[in-house]
Amino acid sequence: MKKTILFSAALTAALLAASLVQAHDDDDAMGPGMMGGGMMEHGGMGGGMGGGMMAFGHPAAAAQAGRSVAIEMKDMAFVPDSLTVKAGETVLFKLHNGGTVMHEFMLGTAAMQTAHRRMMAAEAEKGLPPHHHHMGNAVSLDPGQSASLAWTFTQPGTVEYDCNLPGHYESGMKGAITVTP
Ligand SMILES: [Cu+2]
Repeated sequence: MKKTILFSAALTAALLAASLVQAHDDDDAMGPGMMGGGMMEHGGMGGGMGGGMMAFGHPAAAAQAGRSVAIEMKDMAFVPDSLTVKAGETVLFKLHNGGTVMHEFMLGTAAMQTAHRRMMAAEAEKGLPPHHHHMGNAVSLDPGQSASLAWTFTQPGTVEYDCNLPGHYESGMKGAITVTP
């Protein structure tokens, strides 16, 4: 059992690395040099426990949040679609899906978003329903649902919040968080 988990973690890391190499043509939406390489080093952390530690931050308890930010999900946009936080700050995101279809709110670097988007598109092509591999950095909400997610931002740079359901990001369902030092 443990071997299987380790093997699949290694495989996932390899697939992500492959997607990252291909992802470069999509990187123009990102500021120069913000979060380039090194994102996937969390592969060695948490031992498959879904600890959610990532180079740009980690999940937190809602009580640790110094402020909350309401984000409305629409067909196909986030309102607001940009935000500035300070490195070290913990933010409680209060999410509501006011649209008519399922939406996702995923925090991640541009490279992580691209990799996740490719995976979801591949699943959709196989006729699989959207399913979720979230590590505390994302939630999916049906129409009318609400949820909250607390996150500590640890690194200056740019973090995106995107909906990676097929076609949604491409239709404009994306947001950008500037993390200042
Ligand atoms: Cu969406």
